[in-house]
Amino acid sequence: MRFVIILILLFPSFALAGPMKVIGEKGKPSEVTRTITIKMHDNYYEPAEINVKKDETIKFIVLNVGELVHEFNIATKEMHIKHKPEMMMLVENEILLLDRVDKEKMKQMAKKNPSMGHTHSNSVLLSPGENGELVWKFSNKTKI
Ligand SMILES: [Cu+2]
Repeated sequence: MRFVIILILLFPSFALAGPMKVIGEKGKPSEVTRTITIKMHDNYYEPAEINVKKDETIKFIVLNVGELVHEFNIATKEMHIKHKPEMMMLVENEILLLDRVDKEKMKQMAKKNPSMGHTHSNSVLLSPGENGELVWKFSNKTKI
């Protein structure tokens, strides 16, 4: 079974799509059994592949080492499709710029429209040089 870890950016996006609907849930830091560092470059990420065990809780330390804004996302293809309009909305409102995220503006907009805050437990949106963390409990054995 495969599902997706997507690096979404403004233009390129990589998706290893799969039929999985349920991919897991936000994990508890106390249950982390493995830590994986992900380096996001502008057109690829390292490691390229990760094998996940059933019920494994992984802490991802995500580094944006590229020159552009990148988002690390654990999602099914369906979730990815649903998420696209939210990303577009950020672009349209000039919050999501090619090389940075205007966090101040994002906060302001989120007061009016919470979905603009872009706080999802399954994703980390990073400006170049920024780091983030995400703890995820996978419900199935998979390769991402
Ligand atoms: Cu996003």
